[in-house]
Amino acid sequence: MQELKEYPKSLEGSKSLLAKYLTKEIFQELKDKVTSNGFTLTQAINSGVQNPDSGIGAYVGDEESYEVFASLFDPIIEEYHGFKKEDKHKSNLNPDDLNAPNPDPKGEYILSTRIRVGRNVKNIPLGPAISDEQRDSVEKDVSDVLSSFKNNLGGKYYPLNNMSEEDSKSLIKDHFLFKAGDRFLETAGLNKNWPNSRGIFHNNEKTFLVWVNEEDELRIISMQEGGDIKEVFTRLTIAIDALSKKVEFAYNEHLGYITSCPTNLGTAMRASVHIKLPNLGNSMDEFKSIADKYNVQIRGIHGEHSASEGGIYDISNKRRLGVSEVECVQDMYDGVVALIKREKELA
Ligand code: ADP
Ligand code: DAR
Repeated sequence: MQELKEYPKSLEGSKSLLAKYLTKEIFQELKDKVTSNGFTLTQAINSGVQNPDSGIGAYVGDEESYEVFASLFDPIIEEYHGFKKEDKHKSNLNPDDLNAPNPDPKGEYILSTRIRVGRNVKNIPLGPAISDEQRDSVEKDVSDVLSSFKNNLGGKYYPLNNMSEEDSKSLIKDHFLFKAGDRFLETAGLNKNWPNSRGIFHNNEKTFLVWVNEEDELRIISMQEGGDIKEVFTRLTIAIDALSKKVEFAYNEHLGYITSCPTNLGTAMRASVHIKLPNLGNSMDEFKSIADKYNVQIRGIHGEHSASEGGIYDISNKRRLGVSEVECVQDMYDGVVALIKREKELA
């Protein structure tokens, strides 16, 4: 990638946080800085430079990037997460602290629940800066650990490389198969050498998955049909604990778990339900005001940047950094309870 010498013109029309906080002065301050893994400002901002419609527009290649390019990432993190340089992250993965009886015991609204965290291996560069060899060793180490799991976590690892037609069809049917990242991730350097060293693990019950070397080196996922949010969270905490005993993750007391996109820092957790809210879908202003009040995000049902279908929405926590994992799930839960209450009234 050609190193930028001049301030990128494409940012002048952009509304991304990158455009907002990469002033010409900060560009001059950072443009020649390089991390010990050789990661540069040009690489960190390429996604937002190539995609002026980005919301954020910047990714890191290693934990060090958050320090080396702090003049840019600190204000982005402060605005997105409401989290200052001197703030400390906190973690709480104890399901006993979650107050979440099933909000939809009759299954009238919630189709499925999914809670995921991102993780990256300590002292290894992140996706935008990892070498092919390093990515390969992450896949080997992580898939070996996963393949050693027994009982409720026991299952099989499916490399994307040379995946059989049968496995591919089955994983797509279950919405488990991830594809090469979108244009934002592509220009962040996250699709390099695709599909080598990428894969999916899932347990025999198909309720515990790990995506290997997608946007982060691990996406640890617990999911099932229905609205038993506490059961999904409990399984996730057991899986995280089992993995943490074998793999050391990049973490610091300020930013929590380190992720390639600053939006995922801290808990790196997105707790979501796919939920039928057709009446609220017909009054989006009210839908959005309830979502804002409860710090939840409204997405479509086929992943980020997708649309809702048939009055079904993906509702998830918005806060990830400066709040604990229990608080992330509680945010989503409290928002879902409020949305179901209003949906019933509108019906
Ligand atoms: P994330 O960053 O959480 O992985 P995405 O929005 O890209 O976010 O979702 C990844 C995949 O997981 C998509 O295929 C999406 O349809 C699926 N997904 C997300 N939430 C749920 C849910 N509650 N139930 C079923 N599938 C889900
Ligand atoms: N479209 C990018 C992604 C931001 C958050 N989503 C992630 N990391 N998958 C943007 O900068 O808007």
